[in-house]
Formats: sequence, structure tokens, C-alpha cells
Amino acid sequence: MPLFRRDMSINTKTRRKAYIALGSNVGDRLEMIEKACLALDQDPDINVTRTSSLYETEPMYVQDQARFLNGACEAIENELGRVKLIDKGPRSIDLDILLYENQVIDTERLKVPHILMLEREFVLRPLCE
Ligand code: PH2
Ligand code: MG
Repeated sequence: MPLFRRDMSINTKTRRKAYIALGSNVGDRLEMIEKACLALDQDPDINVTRTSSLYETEPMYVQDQARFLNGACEAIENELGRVKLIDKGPRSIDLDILLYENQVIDTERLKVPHILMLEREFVLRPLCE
């Protein structure tokens, strides 16, 4: 029986790095993206550590919609109010988890790495930054 056992229960909170895509094409796009980053950062469990430049991009898939503002940041996804009307259509704010450490997550609700990121220039360009 050891006289002294190192207490392994403290400091169990490990920080894992995730990359999040940011996109908006409805309303004040810059303000929506800024608010999303602030909302992430306000969560005591989340730090937004780095952000990319923002790019104005042509809409992909559903092309008959407004141009997007796209970027990326380091952090995790949070739920913000969003009503989905058309799949891949207009949205005031959209956050997609691109990468989470080097983990592969393959469930009904969540797939990481993001399944379509490699075909999306609007994701890859800010992610590279
Ligand atoms: N998001 C989509 C569909 N198409 N196009 C651009 N340019 N930017 C986006 O963020 C985007 C898109 C679905 O999430
Ligand atoms: Mg998306």
C-alpha cells in the first residue's frame, strides 16, 4: 500500500483544439460572425484563440442567394438561434466543426473532419491561415 499517491483527480480538464468554419449571408454578416465568435468566447469552457481573415465568397451549391462572408477560428461549436429553411441556403450564421484534434467522429449527428471541407474553397482558404 503506497503511503503517498499522486492525486490524479485535479487538472483533468484538457483543452482540445478545434477549427470552426464561420459563414453568414443574411443580415449584417460581419456583425453576425463577430457575435458568434464573442458567444463562443463567452462560454467559460471555450477560448477563441485565433481567427482568420474574412472573405467575401460566391454562394456554392444554391447559387441564387447572397454572397457569403466566410472565415475560420480555433474553438468549438455553440448553439445559436437559426431557422433552417433551405438545405445549404441562406443563414444569418453558420458554424461548422472542421477539425477536432486528430479525431475522426462518424455519427448520425456529427462527422469530423467536416465531410465537404475539401471541396470548399471558402472553408480551405481561411483554414489555411
Ligand atoms: N455555406 C453553405 C452553402 N454554400 N457558400 C459559400 N460561399 N459560403 C458558405 O458558407 C456556404 C456556401 C452551407 O453551409
Ligand atoms: Mg455550413
